[in-house]
Amino acid sequence: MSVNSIHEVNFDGLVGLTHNYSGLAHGNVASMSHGGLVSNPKEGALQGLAKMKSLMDAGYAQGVLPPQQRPDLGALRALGFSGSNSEILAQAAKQAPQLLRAVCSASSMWTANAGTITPSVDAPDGRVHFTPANLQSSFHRYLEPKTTGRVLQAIFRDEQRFAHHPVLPATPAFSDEGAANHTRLCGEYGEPGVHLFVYGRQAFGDARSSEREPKRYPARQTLEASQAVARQHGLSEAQTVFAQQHPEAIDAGVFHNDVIAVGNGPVLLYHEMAFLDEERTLDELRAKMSTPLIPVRVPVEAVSMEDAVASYLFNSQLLSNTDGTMTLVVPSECQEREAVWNTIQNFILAGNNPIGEVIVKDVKQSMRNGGGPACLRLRVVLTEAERAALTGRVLLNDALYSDLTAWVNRHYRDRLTSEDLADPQLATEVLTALDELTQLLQIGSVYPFQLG
Ligand code: SUG
Repeated sequence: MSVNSIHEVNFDGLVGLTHNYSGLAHGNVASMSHGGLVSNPKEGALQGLAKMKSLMDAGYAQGVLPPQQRPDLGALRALGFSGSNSEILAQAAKQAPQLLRAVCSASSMWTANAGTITPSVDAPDGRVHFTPANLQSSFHRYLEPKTTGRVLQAIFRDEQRFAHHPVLPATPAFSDEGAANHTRLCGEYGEPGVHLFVYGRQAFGDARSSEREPKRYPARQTLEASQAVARQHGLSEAQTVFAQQHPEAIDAGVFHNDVIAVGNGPVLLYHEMAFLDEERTLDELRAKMSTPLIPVRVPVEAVSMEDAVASYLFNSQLLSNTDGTMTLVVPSECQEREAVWNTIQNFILAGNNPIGEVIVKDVKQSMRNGGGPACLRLRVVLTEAERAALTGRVLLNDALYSDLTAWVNRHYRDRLTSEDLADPQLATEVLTALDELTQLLQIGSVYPFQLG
């Protein structure tokens, strides 16, 4: 197999029909500050599709993952609400509005948190490995992994090529947020990679480790979770680097590593506050990688933590081009902050590194909940044979793009407030739309309402 026939496919999550602003994510500054705003799910879904389409048009392989069934009435039933769907919604709205908001979150759009993936070239058994993230640190996201697992198994169904692991125990010691805290660094995609796992805290560590934890906001990923995923995937010590995220970055609103760093091939673009021990992290990467690491370090004098968090500069996608250059896909918020835009133009693009182009994308509906271009996509490195073995119609082409756009226009609302979440009609609209979507994507039954 030629290393050049191995590519990265970005699977973007479709923004769901209940996309709303409920301020559910503690430590995520955008989510906390936009709670209560009126959302526009239709615009959100179309913004996501427009990003996918423009990257597809530019020649990048683009996949799509479906949203989840929300409101999650099963979760409300499990919490003691009973009666018809309308009765449950009405009771929850009255007695526990916070729970209703949580079971309506469209957070599965951020597929960087769907799971962690190891490409076949790095795995001892030559298969692509998947572990859905348990997302146990918030209730609204804890609801995702079951359906995520079913969706991944439906699409990556061929057992000869794809291996699916159980979700880690959903308990604080194994708190796992998936690929948002995992970066694979390599030469060409088909060459062996080194896996950088970034964690925020150590669950079973010594007493001193608590001094190194954030004070204000929670650390969502544990070292123990990252180690368990690496173990499941068969990654050896020589293939892995575990680095602690800087606790001050978490306290400034960096709830995932992909809000402060992005890697691709041999390039690691990061803010100087990304890692607690920057030098050790880089040294270990250099020692383990079979190709020279190309660090692109952005100092705090160039981009303050506040600018980094508000602009989501580091939540960009870094994509490889056939001529060896790379393209940085940034959210439009980067243009609104002068220091950030100057850094992109005069430091990143002008620097001695492969990043030669910037593409600006408007994903504002998602950004207001703290999800930039990189949150919206799950990276899966696939050989041509693995790509051909996918089940369903999930790789974007013009026909699928136009079908999905028409589907959004047919089913989505353009205005959603927290009062609307109790509307039984919304729940019915979702089921009709999702049933149609699974047929359109040809992935079979993946939702609780389809499984009975
Ligand atoms: O987990 N926001 C998500 C954003 C996830 C971004 N993903 C990455 N960085 N990879 C979160 O904090 C807010 C939902 C709400 O408030 O309704 C939310 O869950």
